[in-house]
This record gives sequence, C-alpha cells and structure tokens, in this order.
Amino acid sequence: MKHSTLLLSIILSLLALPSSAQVKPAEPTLKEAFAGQFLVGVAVSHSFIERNNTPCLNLICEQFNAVSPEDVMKPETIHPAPSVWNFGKGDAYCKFASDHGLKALGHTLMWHNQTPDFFWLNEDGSVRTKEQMQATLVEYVEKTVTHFAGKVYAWDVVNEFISEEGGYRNDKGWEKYYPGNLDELVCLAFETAHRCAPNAELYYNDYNMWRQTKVDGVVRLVKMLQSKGIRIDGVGIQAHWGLNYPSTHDIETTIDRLHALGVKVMITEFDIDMLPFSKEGQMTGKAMYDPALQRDEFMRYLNPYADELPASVDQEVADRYEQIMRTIWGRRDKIARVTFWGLHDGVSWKNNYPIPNRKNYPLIFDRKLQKKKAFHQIISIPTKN
Ligand code: 9MR
Repeated sequence: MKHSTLLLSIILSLLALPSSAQVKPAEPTLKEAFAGQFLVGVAVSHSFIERNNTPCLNLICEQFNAVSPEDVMKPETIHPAPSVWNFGKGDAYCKFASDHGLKALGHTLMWHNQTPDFFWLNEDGSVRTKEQMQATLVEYVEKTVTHFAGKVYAWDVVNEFISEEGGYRNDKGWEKYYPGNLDELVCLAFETAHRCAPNAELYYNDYNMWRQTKVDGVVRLVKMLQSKGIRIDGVGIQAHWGLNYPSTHDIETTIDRLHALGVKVMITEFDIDMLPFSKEGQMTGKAMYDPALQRDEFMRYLNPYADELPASVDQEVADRYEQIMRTIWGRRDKIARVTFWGLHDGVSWKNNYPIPNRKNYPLIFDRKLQKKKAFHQIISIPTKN
C-alpha cells in the first residue's frame, strides 16, 4: 500500500470510531469534583492499615483528601487502663495520612462512649470524686493532644454532649459532678486541648443535628465558649441519616444556624441507612439488641437484603444521596468538609447497629470497592448546576 493510501485509511478508520471512544471524559474523583468548595473525607478502618489492604488504601488516596480515624483515637484504645497508653495505632493512621497528603482529623477526646470505666469508677466500683475524675480527663486530653500535635490538623474535642431537647445529657452521671450545667467541663476540655496544641482546630461534634431543639443546645454551647474567649473553630453534623429523614429543609436550617455563629460547619459522619427500623431510626439502638428481635420472623423483615440489594433499592439510596448532596452543594459556601463514615458497605458500623448482624448498604462504594449509583449521581452534581 502506498504511504498516502495508508495515511488516508488510518484517518478514515479513526473517523469511524464511535464518538464515545474518542472523547469520553474520565469521571472525576470525589476530591476533584468538589475541589475548591469543600474537603471530602472518609473514616478509615484501622484494619486497612494494619493488614496493608492496598485496594482500600489506594481507593482512599485516589478519591479523598481528608481522613478521620474510625476508632483508634478514642480513649478505650489510647488509654484502656490507668497505667496503659497506646499511641501506636493512632501514629500509624497519622503516618498514612501524612505519607499521602491527606488532612488527618483527631476523633474524639471527650465522649461517654468508648471511654473506659476507670475514668469514673474506682477499682472497687465506687464512684470517683469530681476532682479525681477531672484529673483523669485532663491528663488524658493533655497527653493525647500533645502526642498528636502537628500530626492532626483538628480535633473533635467534645462529642455528643447535648440531648435531643437541647440540654446537657447525663451520661456517666455527669450531672452528679456538675449539677445543672456541664459548661465547666466543656470549657476545661477545649481550654486544655488548645493549651496543648495551639495550632489545632477544635470542634464540637454531634448527631441528630437536624432536630432544631438539639441545635438550640449546640448553638448555646458554641456561644458560651465564644463569650469566654475559648477557642472553638467548628461544629460537626454527623449525618447518620435515613431514606426518609431528615428533611432537606431541616438540614438547610441547621447549616445556616451554625454558620451564623462564625464557625466552620462540617458533615462529619455521612451514611444513609436503608434497612427497616422501627419508627424511622428514632427508636434507641439498644432496645433493638433484645434477643426477642433476633428471631427468624423478625430478621426476615428487618434484614431483607441479606443476599443482595435489589437494583430498585440501590437506586433509592442513590437518589437520596443525590438529594442530600444537592442540598449541601446549595450551601457549599458554608460547608468546610463532607466526610463519609466508612469506605465501603462491608465495613460500615451500620451492619451491626441498631440491630446486630444485618447486611446494610449505606455507603457509596460496594463491598467489591465498585462505585455505586450513589457515587455517580453525587459526582455529577457540580457539572449539572
Ligand atoms: O464507627 C464506629 C464503630 O466502629 C464503633 O463500634 C462505634 C462505637 O460506639 O463508634 C462508631 O463511630 C461513632 C463515632 O465515633 C461517633 N459518632 C457515632 C459513630 C457511630 O456510632
């Protein structure tokens, strides 16, 4: 074949390629799609790091620019007994983040859950005095925040302290130590954290933040700190939400109210539970652990997708994710970060809560690390506007 004929046939065959093969743009990653608007984060399961789970670690680095430690920086891991301090797992998390340029959050310093009983009880089971309890808490915050200073950029300092009605919760008998008002304890936690890591951002973090009575309490807490000149940089809206709650109106109202305080607003633990609950997820979790609810006839109803997820339900989850992300996108000038609570469906806490041993599908990557419909619908939001 002559050169000119060969050239002509190459050009003709290129022109004949289907247009999708010629110009189909690669789908952006999450961090690319939302770049310049807000950080996109994920909670990291320690097992990924411990077992060097390359597919999961690579996916995190490819898609996200911020990380949260799902469990390893909580008191029960760091300080499980009076004379035991374990910073190793937290250090491994920080190293992974810094090796890959991910912003690492510290989570969480003061919480009623995943904190050993010795913080409140003596060895013989008697209740410790306020001074003893406070000394342990302060020592915990001092040592932990000092250890991770410069390694984490921010801390969830106080987690889940406000009740649904807007007052303080009485977990661990806090009320006994601080009758009528836990402001003193909250101030102590934020002041101590700031003293030990003056460059770290400090946050308050809570769930059910769509409930406006609860937001009343959080707004009061933030204003209380601000009025005393104590550093607070942001509030985390956890966002463990369902297919039918909360309303987008409530989400918008909460974002607006928190942003008006002059602090960063973040969606910190995003997932969407699509399995049946009693009363739309508002029944308290522990009640559902009753063995009576584990019987076959209940589980058939409560665990309907034990084999696989029907495409129609996958679509419902995707539409709900899109609806909420669109709401967040509409308020993007007020949002600093959106973090998903887990990388893929298989590692979500929602497989075991509020009912143990179910198969849930609350995240945007499936158990084989494939992008779900929810991912594709979320990623297209910036370009559709
Ligand atoms: O995802 C975490 C799960 O692995 C733990 O078992 C659970 C124990 O309470 O905590 C989960 O994470 C929580 C987070 O730290 C704070 N907000 C609520 C989250 C879900 O319980």
